[in-house]
Amino acid sequence: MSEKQVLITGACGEIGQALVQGLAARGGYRIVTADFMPLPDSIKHLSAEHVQGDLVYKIKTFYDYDFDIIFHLAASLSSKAEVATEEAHRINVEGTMQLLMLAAYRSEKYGKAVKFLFPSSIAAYGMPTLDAKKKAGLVKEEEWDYPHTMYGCNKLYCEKLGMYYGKFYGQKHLDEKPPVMLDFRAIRFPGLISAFTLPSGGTSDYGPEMLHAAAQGKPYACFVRADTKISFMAMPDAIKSLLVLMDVPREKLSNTVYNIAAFALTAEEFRQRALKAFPDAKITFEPNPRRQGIVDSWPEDVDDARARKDWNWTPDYDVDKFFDEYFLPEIRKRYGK
Ligand code: AKB
Repeated sequence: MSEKQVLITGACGEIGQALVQGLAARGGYRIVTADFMPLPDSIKHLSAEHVQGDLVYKIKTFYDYDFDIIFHLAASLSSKAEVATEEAHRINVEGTMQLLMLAAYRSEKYGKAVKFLFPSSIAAYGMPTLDAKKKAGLVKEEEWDYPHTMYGCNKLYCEKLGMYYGKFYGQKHLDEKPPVMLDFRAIRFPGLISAFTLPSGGTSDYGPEMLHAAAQGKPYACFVRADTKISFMAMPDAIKSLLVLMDVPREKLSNTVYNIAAFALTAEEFRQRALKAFPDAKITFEPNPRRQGIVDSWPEDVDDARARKDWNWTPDYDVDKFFDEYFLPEIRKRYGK
């Protein structure tokens, strides 16, 4: 069987690097990568071709390719987007729109639905108060969709754009058989933690930053309060979710947007876990009001029943397995502690 043609934008980011490795390990894909940056040496050999530069200006290049699947990961994350809002909108919305138009055009012209996998985020939610956040419990996809950040607004809007290009673009009569349209699928990710890479520009970054600092014996001042709680997930589960959702037959999907969850922890619980593994760790709390506000607006945890039902989603790592079987063994190897 011939290889499937895959485009991964934002390939140098945390999800990007892990996804390139995950797809390459499966085999059967010709992976084209795109990013503002050159590819790191660790994944260079896995990419058939790397397109370096600003996606918004590079989009024309991609009209010559015959992609079966697009993973559009390139984004300006929540903290960074809040200090450069116009630029974030350009990257997050304009970049996505251009790529969706390309996928929609190719799907219709060649009668073959291009799969478009989009990482959305818990930032699409906006809890109005801490009290509401506490009382809300597990939040469903259609609840509390009032993001407080530019990044969250961008993600929510791009979910809608994906739905538009996948279902309604061209505005045929409602009873008319629609043409072949792009196959848009989005996952709302919680904070992700990798043992191999560090995030930058996000606001859930305090989790991975604290753990990596503790493992290296570096002091860490956490930028949110000790009682701050949101959901997190091991990077291998994030990659698993993208690959499983990619494979699910379209008719099994009742929706285009899916929450996924693994474990929810407070920053103090992270600290306790870090101290248990690295008793000399020096972790203090120095909340930054802007970043605190962002995380306070995200739900404590999300309801992933829809993903469990439609595509049998289940994470491999709960909190204990995350620390004992993934993060700590890998991080000890990495930093030699
Ligand atoms: C961020 O903090 O901006 C991201 C996210 C939760 O989408 N990690």
